[in-house]
Amino acid sequence: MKHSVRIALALLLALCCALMTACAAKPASPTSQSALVVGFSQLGAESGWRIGNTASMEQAAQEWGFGLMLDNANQRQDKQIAAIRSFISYQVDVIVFSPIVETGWNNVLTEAKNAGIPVIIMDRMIETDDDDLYTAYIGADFLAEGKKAGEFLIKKADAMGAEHLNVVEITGTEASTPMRERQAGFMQAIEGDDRFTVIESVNGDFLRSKGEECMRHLLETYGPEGIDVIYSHNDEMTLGALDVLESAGVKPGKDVILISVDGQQEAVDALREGRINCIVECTPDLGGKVMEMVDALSRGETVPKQNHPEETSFSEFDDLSGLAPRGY
Ligand code: GYE
Repeated sequence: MKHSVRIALALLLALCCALMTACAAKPASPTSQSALVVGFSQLGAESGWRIGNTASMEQAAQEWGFGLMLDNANQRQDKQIAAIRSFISYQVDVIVFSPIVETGWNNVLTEAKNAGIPVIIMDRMIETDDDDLYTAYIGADFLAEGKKAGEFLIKKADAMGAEHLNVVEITGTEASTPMRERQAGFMQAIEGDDRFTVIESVNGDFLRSKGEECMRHLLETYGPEGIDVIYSHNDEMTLGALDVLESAGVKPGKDVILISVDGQQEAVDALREGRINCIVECTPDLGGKVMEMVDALSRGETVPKQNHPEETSFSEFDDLSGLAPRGY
């Protein structure tokens, strides 16, 4: 497509996004005549992690001088599908999206493939039999994250000399990759260790408000004495649970063990204060790697299919004095 036509279409889409998507963050327009245009479907703004991830994408696109068409789907898969379709009709150079759930993408990704537009899946994964439907995946190894959470629990139980601990789990969005794999990895790590019983798993949808609701339900059902460990799939839900525990006179980190995932600043502060025992890191800072890949694809290079960032974990057993501000 001619650059001038492409730029005109890109600007038109940016305008449509602004008019149609009340909650969308700013739709960027291409920065120069030669700019590549990236269509990015973000799944929502449910957490500090997600907001940090959107910022990382915007900043990296700016640094690379790429136009970024950003659509925020506010937790709705149908909105993500509609955004991807609009990116196809405007013939963006590359489509990037973070799938809210794993299934239901085959049709729209076949359309992108038929249009010859490469697709980078970022953060969460999809379930498909056809790996040709996407060019590459960039995101965390969620199974490894779950295992780290379980390994911390084993270490903590050893240190306490605990005989038996009742565990409750507050899970992320049902049928999403981080939910499934953080659960599976944790279970794998503690499997066969009969010091641990997972007494209930409740769905908190990665939201702080639902983390509060889940905690209220768990306290009502088991009482503070019935719960020894809370494994929560993200910091927002953990922070919600923490408020409810403290209002009920329970001391998180002491009366009950809290294990979280993400590593956003507010949670790291709570870890330092002894109100959370362990946070498994999940980095939202994926924009740089995505844009590097966009650039490589535009030059016809082949890129690795699976790409995981390096991640660690932080716990009460670590010296956190040197930990840099998290930035999200
Ligand atoms: O852990 C959570 C967010 O998909 C890894 O989604 C991401 C998760 C992250 O809302 O905070």
